[in-house]
Amino acid sequence: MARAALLHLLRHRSVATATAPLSAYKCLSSNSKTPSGIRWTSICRAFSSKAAVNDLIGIDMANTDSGVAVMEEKERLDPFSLVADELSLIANRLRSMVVTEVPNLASAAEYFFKIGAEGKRFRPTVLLLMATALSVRIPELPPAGVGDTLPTDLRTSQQRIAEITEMIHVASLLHDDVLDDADKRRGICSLNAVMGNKLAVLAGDFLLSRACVSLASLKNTEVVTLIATVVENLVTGETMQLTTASKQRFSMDYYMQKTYNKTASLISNSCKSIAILAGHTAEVAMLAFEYGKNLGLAFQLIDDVLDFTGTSASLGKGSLSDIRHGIITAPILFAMEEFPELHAVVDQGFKNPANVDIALGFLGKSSGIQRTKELAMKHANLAAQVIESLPESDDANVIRSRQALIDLTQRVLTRNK
Ligand code: GRG
Repeated sequence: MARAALLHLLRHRSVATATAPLSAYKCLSSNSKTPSGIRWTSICRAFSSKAAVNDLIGIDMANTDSGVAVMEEKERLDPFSLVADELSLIANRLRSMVVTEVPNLASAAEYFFKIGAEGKRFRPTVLLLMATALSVRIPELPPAGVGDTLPTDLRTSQQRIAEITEMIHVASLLHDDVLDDADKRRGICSLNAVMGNKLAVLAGDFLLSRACVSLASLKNTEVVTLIATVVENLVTGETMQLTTASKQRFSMDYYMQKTYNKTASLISNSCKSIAILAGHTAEVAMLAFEYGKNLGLAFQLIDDVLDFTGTSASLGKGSLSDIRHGIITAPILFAMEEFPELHAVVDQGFKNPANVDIALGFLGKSSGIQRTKELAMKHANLAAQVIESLPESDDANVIRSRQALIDLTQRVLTRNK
């Protein structure tokens, strides 16, 4: 079968994904749950009136008298627009943080912070929303004393975490593109394609060093340890991916561990840092970590699906990149369970493009894509459930940010870029 036909099959086979759209929620009883397993009552409880619900999340409550509440989403709350002002503040800060007197290094370092090349800004959005979602009074804390962090200082230091996270993310993209010899990223030429591998690696190192300086300025050793661990995890994850040992390449446990290291560690440890800076208990910090971990895992699982089903235009980079590099991800791992004969093909490697087509053929016949989406949904739902376990709050901003964090767990599943 021609590759175009195979790709068409993969893209359209499981259109009815496992993802439950947020377009219409039917609350059949007060105990009914959202697709994320969250009780509607606990979302609604937080709102003082029907109007407040309508205003804040654009959901219309009806038929409550009969005990059957039909909540229709009128307009979706956009998590990104909730923090739009701070995102542009952070974008400007990032540009100023990478200024250097060496012209080549300056243009390499600012490459992905220029307007139009900034990517989805998914991580800073999550972190700013998490900062507000955790903005509750902490009973254990004594009244503020001299030298204590003021609320505005706290918000600024949480913004620093969002900047540091984005810098580390971009540094890892630069290094990743060198390792993969990628020619496109974020819809433009990759930095290695424009300036060569050496400058791309050095620019990544430079971003890491500027992130370290910013991290040190926060003067919080626990947060420094968390973020340093992220860098270790990124390098470990990337190295795990390079492995050639067949037993590990075929193991779902190994793949999930690699996925945590490569993608979920950054967002989970950064979410935890947001909680620690705010002085939260270890329990709340762990909830923030769990949200980030499960969201990150769901994000990468969908990334691995999109590598097969997305188009280069929507992804802003080449599709089928993983398999062409011999990287075995969840869709192929699931397909191998259904078609053990795929093992031999994977073992031969994908230097021969015919093997890519054979693997795509098996994948198209299998439920590999669907099962990967289901696994992503499981983690997205776990992330959403974490938000419900956070300490209660009546504050409208806190509630709105929590709802946006829940919304993001669904957007991660339905994204196409
Ligand atoms: C330099 C810290 C450092 C690490 C070196 C190369 C490497 C070790 C790690 C690679 C980590 C990596 C690139 C993981 C992939 C994570 C991922 C899904 C990236 C895409 O994220 P998006 O879609 O990108 O959020 P945008 O462009 O929107 O920001």
